[in-house]
Amino acid sequence: MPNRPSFENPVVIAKPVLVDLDDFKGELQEVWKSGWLTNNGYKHQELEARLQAEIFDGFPTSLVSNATIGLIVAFKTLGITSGEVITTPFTFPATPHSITWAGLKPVFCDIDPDSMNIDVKKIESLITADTKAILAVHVFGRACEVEKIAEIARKHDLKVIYDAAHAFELELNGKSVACYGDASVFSFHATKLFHTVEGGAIVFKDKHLKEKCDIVKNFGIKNEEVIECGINGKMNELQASIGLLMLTEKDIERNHRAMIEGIFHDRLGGVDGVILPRKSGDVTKESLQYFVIRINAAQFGFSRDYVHENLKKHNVFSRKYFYPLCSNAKFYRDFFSAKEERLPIANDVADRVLALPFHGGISPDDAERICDLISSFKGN
Ligand code: T4K
Repeated sequence: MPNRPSFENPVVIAKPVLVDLDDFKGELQEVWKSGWLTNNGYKHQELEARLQAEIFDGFPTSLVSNATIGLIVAFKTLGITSGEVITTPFTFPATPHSITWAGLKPVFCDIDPDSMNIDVKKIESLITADTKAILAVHVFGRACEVEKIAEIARKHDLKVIYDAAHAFELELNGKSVACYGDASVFSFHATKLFHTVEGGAIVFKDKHLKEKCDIVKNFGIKNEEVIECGINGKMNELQASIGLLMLTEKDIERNHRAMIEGIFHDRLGGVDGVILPRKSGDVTKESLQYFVIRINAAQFGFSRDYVHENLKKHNVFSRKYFYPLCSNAKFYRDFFSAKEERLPIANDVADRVLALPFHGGISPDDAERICDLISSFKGN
C-alpha cells in the first residue's frame, strides 16, 4: 500500500442512479392503489410504450425481467431451437450462456482490434449447415458493423440478434441501433445508465414477433391456453416504476458522464501506451455506458494488470471487462472455435482492457485524479 491512498473511500466502476425516494413512493402509492403488481400491469404498459416511442424509434418493444432471459426469449421467439450461433468471445458470460440455455451451440468468432466487436471479415468462414444465427454484441456501446452483418445474414439466410446490453440510446446516423437485426436485447441492470434495478427489453423488427414474445415470456400462455413452452420473463410493476422515473433522471446522468468522458480523453489522450476508445463517424448519440481503455505494455512500460493493481492501492477499483475471455471458461474452452490460436485478437485485447470508474458519483476532480494516477504509473 502507498503511505496514503489517493482516495479515502473506494471508487467503484459503477454506481446505480438512485431515483428520488419520495418520487418512488408516489409511484408505489399508485401501484398499491391499483392492487396490480406484475403480469403486464399499468406501469409496465406505460414504460413499454414510452421506451418504444421515445427511445426505440417506434420498433415493437417487449420488457423482460433481465437481458439474459431476454436473449433466451429472443431465440425462442425467432424459432431458433437447434443448431449453431456465431458470437463473440469478448463479452459478459450472459452472451454465450444464453445461447447454451436456448439449447444451441456457441461458435466463437474473433474480434476486430479497433472496435472490439465481432470481426465481420471472419464470420463467413465459420458458417456451416448447422448455423442458424449471429449473436453480435455492441460491446461497451460501440456499434457493430450492422450493414455488413445484415448482408452476410441475407446471403446465408441467418437470423441476427444483437446483444445490446451496453447500447441503450446508441444512435447511428440519427437512428436507434435497435432498428438493426431481427431483435436487439437491452439490459436495464442496476449498473446500467438507464435501469429498472433488474430488467431489460427486446426490440423487434416485426410486430408479430413482439406478440409472440409476449406469450413466450408469460409461460407460453395465450388466452388461458398453453401454446408454447414459454418461460417467466416478465418485468414487475416495481421495476417498471423505477424505469419511468429513470426516463427523466437519465439525462442528468448522461450529461455528467459526457463531461467525465471529456476529462478522460483530455487527460489520457497524450499518455503513450494508453489507448482510448475511438468514436466512430456514424455514431450520432453515444450510450455512455462504459469507459474502457487499453494498455499497450510495450509503450506504457507496465502491463494492464500493473495499472489495475496499483489503482487498487489508491482505492480505485477498475475492472478487467472482459477478462478472462468467455471462450476460455471451462464450459467452452474445449470447443474447436474456442482455441486460443483461432482467437488471437480477442485473447490479446482481453489482456489489455481496463474499464475505469464511470458514473455520476465521479466528480471532475476525481476523474482528473484517476487520470493523474494512471499517468504517474507510466514507466520510462
Ligand atoms: N450481455 C452483456 C454484454 C452484458 O454485459 C450483460 C450484463 C448481459 C448481457 C446480461 O444483462 P443482465 O441479465 O444483467 O440484464 C455487472 C452487471 O451485473 C451485468 O448486468 C453487466 N452485464 C456486467 C458487465 O456488469 P458484475 O458481475 O461485474 O457486477 P458487480 O456485482 O461486480 O458490480 C459491478 C460494480 O458495481 C461493483 O464494483 C459495485 C457496483 N455496484 C453494483 C451493484 C449491483 C453498486 O455500487 N451497486 C449495486 O447495486 O456484472
